[in-house]
Amino acid sequence: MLDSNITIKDEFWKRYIDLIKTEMIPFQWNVLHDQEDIKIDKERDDANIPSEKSHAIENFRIAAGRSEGHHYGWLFQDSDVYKWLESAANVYKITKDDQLKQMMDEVIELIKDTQEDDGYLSTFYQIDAPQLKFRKLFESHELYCAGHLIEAAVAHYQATDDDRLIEVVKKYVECIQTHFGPEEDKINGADGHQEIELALVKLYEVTKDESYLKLSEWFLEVRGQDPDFYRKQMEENIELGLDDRAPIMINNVYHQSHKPVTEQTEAVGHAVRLVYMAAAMADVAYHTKNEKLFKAAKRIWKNIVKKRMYITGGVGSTVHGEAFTFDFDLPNDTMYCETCAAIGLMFFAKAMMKNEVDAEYAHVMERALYNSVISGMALDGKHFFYVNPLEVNPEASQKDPGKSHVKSTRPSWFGCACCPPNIARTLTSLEKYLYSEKEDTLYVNIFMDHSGKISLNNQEIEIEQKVSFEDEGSLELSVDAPKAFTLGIRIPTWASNLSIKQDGSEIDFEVADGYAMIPVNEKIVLTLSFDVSVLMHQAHPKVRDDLGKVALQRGPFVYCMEETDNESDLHLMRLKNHIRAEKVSDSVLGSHVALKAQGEKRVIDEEWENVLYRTYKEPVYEEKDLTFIPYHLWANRSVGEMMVWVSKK
Ligand code: FUB
Ligand code: ZN
Repeated sequence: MLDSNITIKDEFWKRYIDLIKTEMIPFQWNVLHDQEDIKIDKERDDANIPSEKSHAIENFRIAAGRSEGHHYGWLFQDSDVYKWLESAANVYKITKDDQLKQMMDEVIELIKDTQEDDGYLSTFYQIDAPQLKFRKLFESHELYCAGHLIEAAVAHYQATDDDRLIEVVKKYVECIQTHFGPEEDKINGADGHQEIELALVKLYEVTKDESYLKLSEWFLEVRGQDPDFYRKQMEENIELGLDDRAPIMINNVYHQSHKPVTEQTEAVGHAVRLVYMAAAMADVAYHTKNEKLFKAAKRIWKNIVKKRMYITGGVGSTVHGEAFTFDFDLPNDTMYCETCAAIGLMFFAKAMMKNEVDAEYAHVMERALYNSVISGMALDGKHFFYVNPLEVNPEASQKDPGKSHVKSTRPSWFGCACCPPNIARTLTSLEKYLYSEKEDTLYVNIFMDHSGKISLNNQEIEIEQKVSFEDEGSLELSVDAPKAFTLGIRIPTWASNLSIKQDGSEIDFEVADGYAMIPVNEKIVLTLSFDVSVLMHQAHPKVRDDLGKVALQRGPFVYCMEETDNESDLHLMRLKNHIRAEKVSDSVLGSHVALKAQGEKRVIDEEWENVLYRTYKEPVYEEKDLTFIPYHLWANRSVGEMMVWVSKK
């Protein structure tokens, strides 16, 4: 595991990190305490979605006996608090802010008070259904929440050296170990929502207690061994009179429990569950050298990136089950592309690159981060997307129930608030995504201004990056290490004509697995220069929704057209040529590179006034200048149409 102590200095990313520090964390704190006057949106039109308030902290207070009442919200409402805590810990690591510490302490004391003597901790079951603890795993999210608690505890411990939350977690995991396992008298199944698997690996990495790694591996291996596991649990509860809810159909594909994970070949079912599971498979495989697990993870990876991923790094093609569908099914305006799923894809990529050197992992990680992940958050830090579409018509979102999940503006909060705190914890831990290692090679995966120290093979390397891809592409990399090692610098797919100078003189370099390999024996300064031109992408012809269309990319950013820059009816426009990059400073969007292009717009002539169909006539187009902005910036100015894949003349 790569240990690092890095300070992000990048202007682009600091803006996000500062927003999280100054806006998001206090805002989310108020929301979780029901102290913020906000409109809580439903993720889609569904009468069963709780949307009055968060109630997350109040659930803990009730379960701890400090207050009275019933649980409110989703079964996994506790995880909102844990993810908040994880982001707060990440920020505290940088700021050492006293007020933040007090806020964290308050939550930690509340969690400690809520934990039962045997270690159990899940407010819904403690308050309203104690008879069903660990008995309804297809939907309970008990171990999903436990996973988020573990991740929060690890982050808090790393930020403070205070092990209060780690102790809570150890006690809870002991309780889980008592109830779950291969023995006959234990529960032989896993949670319906994967998460604890990847969290246990993190707990193992900080504690070195192998039983956590084993438990994680076992949770992965038991999934799908008995595809009837969830149904049997549910039916037994009804038979025993523990649950009076009518039985429901359980879709095992949704939980990826239709077959053992080592036999799975495709990305199916609920997208967040799938990517969290696959990340854990790769993580566990790395530590245990479990080849079967790694091979299965790799099959799933290939299926995603070759056939089921959007150009923005979003995944999940349908709202039904927030799920993957089938190869090349990538509709742009009904998809799901949940922010959490793009974040999960980053986790998956990061775990894969520990096992195997291939720049594709970092290419995908970067694609998700710079596009689908940050599109999830408005530039005010207080509004969020759950679903990140590639095409929006606001009228359709309003009037077509099949598109009620595709919002045209970011709401302030959701009844199901998994995404906002997920963004917060991810963007406050970006340093973890910059590098990977293999033997004595340090791989540079993401370009971002920062400085710091990294431990590689028992030596400490001092490193600093200064990057720019606004005008010309350049990366200055200073490294200093006591012993020789190799630096592998990823060559991004969007950079061309790469040249590298060492201390001012151009050097030759070999390329392996997508990385420029540079031996380092002394303190050096490398200067990389590369072209950052506008790339015009086309999709595989089997992607029906993108046929005849192109998507623009410059640097890591995918671009989109918005109505506000281009008029309405974006579907009538088509791109011709002469695309040029232009640095823009906008009062809302800030400084960014826009793309201007020559295009044309189909003319709707008078004959169309009163007809819906007519015999074919060659369409007429008029010249139209088109403007594209980086996709993540969309929906920050006004409500309007948006489109990533544009027709091409
Ligand atoms: O079920 C917990 C979280 O809520 C999932 O990860 C998201 O997809 C949302 O359904
Ligand atoms: Zn989410």
